[in-house]
Amino acid sequence: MAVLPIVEVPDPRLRLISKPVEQVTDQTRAFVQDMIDTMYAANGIGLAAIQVGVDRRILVIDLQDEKDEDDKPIKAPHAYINPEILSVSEDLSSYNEGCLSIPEQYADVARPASCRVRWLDEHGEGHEEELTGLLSTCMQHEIDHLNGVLFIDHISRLKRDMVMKKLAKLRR
Ligand code: GNR
Ligand code: NI
Repeated sequence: MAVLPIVEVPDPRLRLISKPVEQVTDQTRAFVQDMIDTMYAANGIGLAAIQVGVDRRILVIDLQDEKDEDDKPIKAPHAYINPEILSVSEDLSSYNEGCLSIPEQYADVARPASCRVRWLDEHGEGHEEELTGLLSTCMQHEIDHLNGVLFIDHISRLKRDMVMKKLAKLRR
């Protein structure tokens, strides 16, 4: 169990283009487990490697939308290595997004409602799936991180300035 520190704006590492994973190894799997531990500790539903300072194309996602009898979320973490968006829907969907690298700030972001994604899992096996709903939104948010893009890049300058001002105030 290793909870890693999360990189926050305006750290320039968040603007890097992450590099593909060449081979999925035991080291990759150990790092994926640390990312999952970090995501849960921060109460996030997703995490990109660069958010813990590693510029590799690795994401973890657990929407935690399934609950047991006692209403406790059932953990179902998924790792996505070298994910690629193959196509997106024309119809958009808006979601009030947050980001662990922009703590406690939220804004509505419109993105393609569904997307077709290809990736490798933690065993190096290939997958391809059409994603919808929050998983589609979260996947696009995470793949943005791999390309140095943040959710505030998708909103108006006025709203972005408001978010950054509120964040500065929160940190004072
Ligand atoms: O925890 C998170 N919640 C979230 C909500 C709406 C859209 C995207 C996300 S991802 C975010 C965690 C994070 O910063 N991942 O990069
Ligand atoms: Ni994020």
